Amino acid sequence: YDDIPASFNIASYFVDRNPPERTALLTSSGPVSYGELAELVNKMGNALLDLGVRQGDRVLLALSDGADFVAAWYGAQKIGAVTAEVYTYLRVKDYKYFLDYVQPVVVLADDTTAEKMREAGATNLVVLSPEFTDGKSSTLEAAPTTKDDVAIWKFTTGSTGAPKACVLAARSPLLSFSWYARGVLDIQPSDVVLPVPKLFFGYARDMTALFPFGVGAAGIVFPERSTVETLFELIAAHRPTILVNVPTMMSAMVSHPLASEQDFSSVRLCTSAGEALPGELYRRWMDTFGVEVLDGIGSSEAYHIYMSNRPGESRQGSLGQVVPGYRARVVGLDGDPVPDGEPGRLEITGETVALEYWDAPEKSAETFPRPHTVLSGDLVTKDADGFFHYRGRADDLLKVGGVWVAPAEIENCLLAHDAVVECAVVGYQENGLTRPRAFVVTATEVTAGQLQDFVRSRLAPHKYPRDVRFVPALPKTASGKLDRRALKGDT
Ligand code: 3SK
Repeated sequence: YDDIPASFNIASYFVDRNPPERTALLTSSGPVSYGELAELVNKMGNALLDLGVRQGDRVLLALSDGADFVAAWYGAQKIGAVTAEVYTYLRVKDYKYFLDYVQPVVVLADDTTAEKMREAGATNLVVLSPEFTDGKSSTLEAAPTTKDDVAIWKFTTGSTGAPKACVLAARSPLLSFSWYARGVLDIQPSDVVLPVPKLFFGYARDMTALFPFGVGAAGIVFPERSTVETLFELIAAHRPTILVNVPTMMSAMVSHPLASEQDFSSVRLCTSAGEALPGELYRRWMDTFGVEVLDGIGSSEAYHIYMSNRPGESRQGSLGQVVPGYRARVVGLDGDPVPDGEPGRLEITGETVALEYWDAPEKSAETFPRPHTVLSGDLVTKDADGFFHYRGRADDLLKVGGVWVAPAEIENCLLAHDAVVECAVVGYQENGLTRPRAFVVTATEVTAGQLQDFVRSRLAPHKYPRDVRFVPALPKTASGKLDRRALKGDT
């Protein structure tokens, strides 16, 4: 951390240092070199300056994935603005919320979002088109930013309430690149990264258009929503080496009828984050594609992934070990560490951690109890080898018959049944008592009773789901995480 020079600009570091002839992005309209990207970044930065955006001002991006998204983000960074991104498929009322909360000096939209942004009342709206940068200079001096200046807002996923912005300093992406992308992934100039989630989700943005840029590697960007078919096509066309995945898509990929015909030989690693990867799904993935999965856990609060398996040492059903650079403690209700093997909340310390949640002092004090430390809502256990295991969200635990039950344990058990493709367990009330209810997506016919017997035969008797509901799909948030709130509301 002390090695980062005090004066530091994210765009200068991640874009401008690369050889201009190398490929930075693979897009639907062809490759974009670092030289071309650097020019576009400068034009975007100059266009923003002409609109009156100044160092420290907030710019809200509501853009589809593509070279323009990446160039606009770095253009804003280069002039020292603070960037925040939102998903492109939200409703007008969501955009209203973000506009009100972020108070951006400029909103950058495109054809997919402009109309809804206008309806939401965005006054300072720019619809990106070639005219925005026409005639702008392709040279630009970086703003005199420092490693400790606020540079990035990353939104929480909002699974426990309205999204909040994690306010992050410019050092966070650089340290995360060094600790995780280099230290764990060993990212190389020859890497080509394909993301499953879209770039508004920090996990995907950094994996595709930040970490690769730190070593002159390339990212694949495409505007469509990710489907199994699109991903199979992109893998065949671009031969990526790293696949940035989430468990929901991994489950859909392994269940696809054409899965066994795919050539994944270019892919050296598949990362899994965003939510817990059930051990059973890990096994199915390995059996189907044979590509090593690095399961890990990260958050917007910590900036990115802080715990992960290592290449060649992946353990099924484990989150891996702490990424070097971070310290982790598993703490009980009193905030003191619990012994190995006992569940507790995960507390992470590292210099990438957010400074605060914007405009939420109480929630900030609770979540960031000390500088550079975040107390997550995730329950984990640590084993004697220093490997961590996910035990669910503290908020999701169910007290059944007076005993705490982790939905993740029942879900993993159900996934071991051949008929089950995906499932989620939440609590419901019956005569004033909490009971586990399973929502299940199946591939072949099975009865509720058979699934209940299956769980009873493997777990403690009080853990079997008293109610089983068969559904065609599970509800998901924009970042591909299970939307448990939607299931809890389903009585
Ligand atoms: O899982 C998340 O929420 C996350 C957020 C930011 C960066 C990385 C990850 C995995």
